[in-house]
Parts: sequence; structure tokens; C-alpha cells
Amino acid sequence: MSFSRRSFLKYAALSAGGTLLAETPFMGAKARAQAEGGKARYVPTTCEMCFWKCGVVAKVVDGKVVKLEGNPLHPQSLGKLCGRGQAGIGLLYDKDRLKVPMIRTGARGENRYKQASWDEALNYVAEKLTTIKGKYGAESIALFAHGSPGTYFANVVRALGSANISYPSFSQCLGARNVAWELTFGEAPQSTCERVDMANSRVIVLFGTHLGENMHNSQNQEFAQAVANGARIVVVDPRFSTAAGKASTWMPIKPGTDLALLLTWINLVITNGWYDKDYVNNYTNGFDKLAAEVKHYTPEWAARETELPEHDIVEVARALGRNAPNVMVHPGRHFSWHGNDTQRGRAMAILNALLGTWGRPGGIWLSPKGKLAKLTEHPAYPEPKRDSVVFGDYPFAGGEGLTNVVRETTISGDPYPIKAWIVTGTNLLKTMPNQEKTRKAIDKLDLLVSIDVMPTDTVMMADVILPECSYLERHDGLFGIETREAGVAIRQPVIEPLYQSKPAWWIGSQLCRALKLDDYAVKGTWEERMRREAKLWNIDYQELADKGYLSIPGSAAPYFTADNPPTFKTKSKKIELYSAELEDESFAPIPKYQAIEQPPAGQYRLLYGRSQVHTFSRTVNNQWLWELFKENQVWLNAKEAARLGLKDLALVRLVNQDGINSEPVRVKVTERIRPDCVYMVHGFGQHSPAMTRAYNRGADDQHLISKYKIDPICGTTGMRVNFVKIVKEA
Ligand code: MGD
Ligand code: SF4
Repeated sequence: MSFSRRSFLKYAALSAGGTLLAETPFMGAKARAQAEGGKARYVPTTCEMCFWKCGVVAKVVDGKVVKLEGNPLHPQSLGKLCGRGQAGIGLLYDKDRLKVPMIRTGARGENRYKQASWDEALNYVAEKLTTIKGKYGAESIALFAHGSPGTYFANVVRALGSANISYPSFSQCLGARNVAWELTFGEAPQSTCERVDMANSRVIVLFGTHLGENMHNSQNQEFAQAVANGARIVVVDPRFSTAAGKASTWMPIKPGTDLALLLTWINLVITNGWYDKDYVNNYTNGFDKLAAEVKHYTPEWAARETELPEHDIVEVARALGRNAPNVMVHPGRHFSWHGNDTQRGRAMAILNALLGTWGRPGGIWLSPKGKLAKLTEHPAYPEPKRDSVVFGDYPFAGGEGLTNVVRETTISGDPYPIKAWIVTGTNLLKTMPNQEKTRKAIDKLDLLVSIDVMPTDTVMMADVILPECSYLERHDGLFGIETREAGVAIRQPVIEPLYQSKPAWWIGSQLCRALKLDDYAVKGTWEERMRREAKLWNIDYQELADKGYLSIPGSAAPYFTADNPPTFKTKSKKIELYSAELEDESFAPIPKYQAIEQPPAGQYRLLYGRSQVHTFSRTVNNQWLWELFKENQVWLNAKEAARLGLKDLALVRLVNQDGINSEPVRVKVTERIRPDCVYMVHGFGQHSPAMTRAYNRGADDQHLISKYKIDPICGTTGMRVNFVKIVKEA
């Protein structure tokens, strides 16, 4: 392969500081190939190394993909890719990829499989599903999914008559945030990406959102722009993150006390008149009740609770007020922290409302106008005979369903047994807290089917493994992309699928046929369907295939002005500072602070986060990214390290409150973290030997997260509630 590791490293290393990479002019695939004399072929497509959906232009020489670049026409990439995006080649040519369908022959987890033909594997799955449906009912079949393959298997599960479909991107990620903003503004602060107008912001407050390590391409580019424009950056984080390195104020907050700080800022903004009065008068509900409720949250109290300097607390509130509305308290993304997350999100949303940031320059921009029509080509799905379990008893659980509730039901069999899991695009053992429960649930199954690209820990528990090809080898989408404008992007194969791998649309359709649900299979190929969809949307498919992204003219939402007021989709049509909806369900209509449990002496709260070159556990075996970041380390405050007699890079184990031991892991001794917590990058510690590079590298944070706290409002799983002690490894 002529893709040189050296040139990759040169580019990818740049992303470590939060700045991004290689720019190339792009005038469409055909024109570019012609301009270069036809030696290379160029194919625009969409990245899936994470879920930001950047536009990629792939360069192919002699049938090999040699380079991936950012598509300048696409608003999520803006001509650049992050390190992971460029390293898609590492996934495509990973020698450890799943290559053929396999059926388990040994015990679960024993790694003994026989190779099967596609017909044999699909017929096997169809027979098992039919038996399970006959014996326990269709609802006993559940889907766990993340990313684009989920669409095709949700179709299979719905066609069978089950609605037990759930996505970790709600329960273990941004569910509580979205619910909080929906309760406050009537909609989530995210379309395809978070709608944050950072480039025009004067003050940006980040609560734990570690931009630069949490690498979302266009958002990081905007953040860099904001820093270049002189925006004031305030980072509230127990750890001095990469973003804190760009900040004027780092607020090393005591973990779990963010709500105390937010409520105090709300109080300061109100009592000092630093809020946007016209905006609040015209567009909000419940201001007086809010003012009365928060008045006892004083800066002196907050300083004690959060262990932050009182001066900083007041000064940042003043800076926000003086620069409003061109400011933002960033809504964040991974939000399932301590189990009180909806109320923390509510406080963030309320503070934004008081500062008038919704729809204003430098604040939260409005979603674009017009929606793309849905193309449905199959009959209506049968109504499930029994209610789906995915919402549990949580009144505000989102439509994406709760993975943890499906797992509980699988273990208990209450209200009915769940006997088959179809899992795609998610590594549940690494994703969900309490691995023992995940294993226990898997033990109860009659069938576990995994559709994946890599032999991860969860995949290697499956009864049947169906190898999906990587995103560079398949059609998917079309994707409606909503940034400031609406547009459409394409995912199309750069090369034909390698080995016997197949695209998820094909696997889903063939499974429908094997189940005699032919009406739900795709008519013809997925590309033919994409062409029909483009026609419905009045889009020139050829042009889209050549350019990778087409914007929809006139769709951009303007900033809100008094002549162009926003419409709020709440019940009252106003911003709900006081939530009657929460009150009706016996929850606090205005957030109230409650202290959470703190670690006992000699123990540390376990915090986790991202590396700029990895996405959860999905990239840890990628050759190029592995070279850059092979294993995680545990960050420990320097004074604590001295107290424990630990030097930098000492080998230790972490032991959690339930006596669970981590894998051996090296210590990073640093001043950049508070003394009451430790931190590690999530996704490491793979136990599947088939992932030859990642196998036994680093420590698995999820293994230590045996405890979790469920948010009573929306059912998401707070995972930063575990305490560990540090034991020297011999
Ligand atoms: P990964 O662990 O990366 O992420 O959780 P997951 O979505 O489960 O697993 C992704 C799986 O998708 C892998 O098995 C990979 O091989 C497979 N895959 C990759 N590409 C494809 C493809 O094209 N097709 C198919 N079929 N499969 C593919 C993410 C979830 O984890 C989220 S969204 C968050 S925010 C949480 N983060 C988090 C954390 O930070 N710490 C801890 N402890 N837990 C967390 N859980 C959550
Ligand atoms: Fe790919 Fe990086 Fe964009 Fe994610 S942010 S879609 S990994 S280029």
C-alpha cells in the first residue's frame, strides 16, 4: 500500500492539539481525476469512524484506497478530517477484520466457531428467530444498535412484530441532555451536530466537554476559530483538559457538584440583573418562581460545595452577563454522569435562556428550515401484541429506548422473556455499566446475533457472527445533514467489499427473505433505492455522487431577531424556566441541588473520557491509531502519587468499591487533575484475542463501573459514581 505511515503520522499528530488536518481543493470527483491525468480515482463518501458524519474524499490507485481527505463541500468536515477519519484505511485493511459468516460451536465466549456460507448463517438465524417468536412472542426479540447499520435491523425487528429497539447513544450518552433541553426549549440543542455558534461567541463555558480530546471535526474547527477570535474560554472540569489549555479560566470543580455552580450562576445572573430582560419577559415562563427558588444558592455556599474560588464564581457570571447574548454554556454531549443528569441539563438550559442565547449569534443556532420527506417502500409494521419494555417506568425516556431496561428485562423475564438479541455497531460489554449484568443477560439468551466489522469482546460472545463490510465498501443513507443549512450527503462504496463481508442493507434484506418477510426487503439494490430517494427530494443523484454533499438552497435558519422571533415547541410555546411537565410527574419543576456521595478516604472517583485519536472501543485495534495511542494510563494527582510512593509510569491496578480489579495500568503522574479523582481514556482493555493489537492493552474502565445511578426522569445510567483505590502491581 502506498499510503505512508510517516505522512499519516505527520497529519494525525496535529490533531493532538485540537487543530486539524490536510486541506485539498475539490471540484467534484470526476474533474479532480481528470485534472490529475486519470492516474487516481476519487470517491466522495461519508465517514463512520465516529458519528459526526464528515464528508470524505477517498483516493484510489490500482484498486487500493491510499488516502482519505476531508470534503471541502461538506459542512461537517470543511475540507479536513481528524486523525481517526484519515485512519479509516486502517479499518478497511485491518488483518483482524471479520471476514466470513460464523456459527458458534463451543461455549459462549470460548471463541470456537465454524465458518458458514451466507445462506447457511442467515437460514440458521431465521430458523432460530422463528422458533423464539413462536415460543415467546415477537417481543422477545430485541435490537441494540449504534450508527447506520441499526436502520436495517430495526426494520427486521419491527417487521417481526417487536419494538424492543434501543441505542446506547441515548442511555449511555446524550439522553438526559436532550430531555432537559426538550423540557426547556421544546427541542434538543442538536441536529446532526450540536448547534453551537462558537466562532461568533464571546464567552464559552465548557462543563467537562473536552473539545480537542473529544474530537468532533467541525466543532473543533469552530472552537479553534473562537480561540483565534479572542473568545473567552472557561473550562469547568476536575481535570486540566486540552480545552482548559486554551482557557482563560480553569475551574477545577469537585466532581458531582456542577449543579451547585449552575444554580449559583442562575441566582447571580438574576439578582444582579445580568440576564436579557426583554428576551426573558417575551419568551419565558416561570421567571419569578425561578428567582425565588434559587436565591439561597449564594457564591459563598457554592465555593464551599464546589471547592472553587468564590471570586471566580462571581467573575465568570458577570462575564457571561456582560457579553450576553453572544455567549454560551455549551450543552455538552456524553451526559450520563451521576444520575441527576436531566436536572443538571435543565440548569444549563435555563442559564442559556436567561442569557438569551437560543437563536442568537455566538449562542445556540436554530435548526434549518424544511424537512426531507420520508421514503417508505414497505407495508406498515405489525403492531406489537405486548407493549415494548424499552421505556421502563421512566416518564421522559426518549424514543431511542433504554438499553439498560432491555438488559434488566432479559435477566428477570418480567413482564415477558427476552430471548434473542441482535447487536450491531455497538460493543455492549464496553458500553454499558456493570459487565456482570450484561454477561448474565447474555446467558439467558437463546440467540445472540452480531453484525460487526471487528471481532470485539461482545462479538465474540455471539452465536452467529455476520461480517459487515466497512463504511468504505458500502452504500448507506442518503443522509439528511442538518447544520446551519440542510443538505444531503451520500455514502457510497470506494471499493468492493473485501473477503465475504456484506453491507448491512444486504444482510437485513436477506434476513427478511429468509424469514419470509419479503415485503420488508429492499426492492433491488440500496443504490437504486437511494436514487428513488434523491428523486423524491428533487436532488440530482449523479451530482451528489460526484460531489458527496449538496446543500438545500434557502434552508439556512437566520439568527433570531425581534422581527423574526423563534417558535418554541414546548406546550406553552415559551421557554419553560419552570417545568409544569416535570411537576405533573412529581419531579422538581426547577432543579434543586442535592449533594452526591463522595469517595471515602484513600479512594478516588473514577472519571473517564476520550482520546483525540480513538472513538470509544471501536478504533483501538486500528493500525494507524494504535501506533499513536496504544493503551490508556490512569491520571493521578502528583501529591497523591507522592503520598502513595508512585512514580510516573508505575504499574498499578485499580480496585473498585465492589472489590473488582482492573487490568494492570500505568500511572500518569500529573498536576492536571484534582486529588480526589483519577481519570482514564475509555475503550481499552479488550479481552478478545482476535483483536491482536488491542488485546490486553490498557485497562477497561467499564469493568470498574459496576455501580451506576439511574436518572429517575429519563432512565439514563449515570456512570461516574464508582470509587477506586490504587494498588501497586508487583
Ligand atoms: P464502541 O465501544 O466503539 O461504541 O458505545 P458503542 O457504540 O458500543 O463499539 C462500536 C462497535 O461498532 C464495535 O464493535 C465496532 O467494531 C463496531 N463497528 C464499527 N464500525 C462498524 C460498522 O460499520 N458496522 C457495524 N455493524 N459495526 C461497526 C458508545 C457509547 O458508549 C456512547 S455513544 C457513549 S457516549 C458512552 N461512552 C462511554 C464512556 O465514555 N465511558 C464508559 N465507561 N462507557 C461509555 N459508554 C457509552
Ligand atoms: Fe470521521 Fe473524525 Fe469526522 Fe468523526 S470527526 S466523522 S472520525 S472525520
